[in-house]
Amino acid sequence: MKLPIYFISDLHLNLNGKNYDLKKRNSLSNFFNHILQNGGTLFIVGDLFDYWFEYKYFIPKNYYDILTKISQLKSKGIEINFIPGNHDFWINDFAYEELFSNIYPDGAKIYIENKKFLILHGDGILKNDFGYRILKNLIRNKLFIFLFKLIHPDISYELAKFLSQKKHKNIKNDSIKKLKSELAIFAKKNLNNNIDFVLLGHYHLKDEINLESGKLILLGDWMKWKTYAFFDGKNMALKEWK
Ligand SMILES: [Mn+2]
Repeated sequence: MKLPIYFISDLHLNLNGKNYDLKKRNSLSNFFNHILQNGGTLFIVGDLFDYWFEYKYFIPKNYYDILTKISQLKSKGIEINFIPGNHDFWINDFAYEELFSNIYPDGAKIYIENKKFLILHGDGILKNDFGYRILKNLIRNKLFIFLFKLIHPDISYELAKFLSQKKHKNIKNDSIKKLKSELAIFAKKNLNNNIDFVLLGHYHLKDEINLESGKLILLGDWMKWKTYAFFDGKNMALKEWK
């Protein structure tokens, strides 16, 4: 795997098209250009899109600019790894063939330069996520996906837009602390199993937490922070894209 490695998550590209998040898409384009010029490997750790559901013959047109950018990177030899999030799990052959080099539907547990990484989008790992885990299994179920595909795309995307808009709420400082400590406990469990770095998206929190046997990176997002994790082969750091 070519160094350095870049990790980003939670871009939530707007389903209405580029005019709704032009600034974000411009920064992302610049970020992609930087990787293109300097080389390396990219991990997109989920929720690249606010919603992605791939039909047999159709893909959503409002991501056209970023889709072409991604395929440009890929065709120039940049390895792009994708870990689907809860907003863009429903990928199919277009994503596998045209966009990404590797897709890890359930997260990646891999070695890079003798370091062991656990890279997860991060949804469904909290204790209270019990109900969500049932929902997650249901909506990832083959029968559910088959039935959902019967809905006309214009209608299903309208529905998804409505559902995904309701989710982005700000959380209070108290709950941020609690959330971080629960994520740290989750990371510790894994770090004790020979893992060096745990990377999580989904929570839109940015932090580097040093734990006894490794490091937990909360990847932040590109709605507020424009953060990315950077691994040069030895060290890992969370940075802000300017
Ligand atoms: Mn998410």
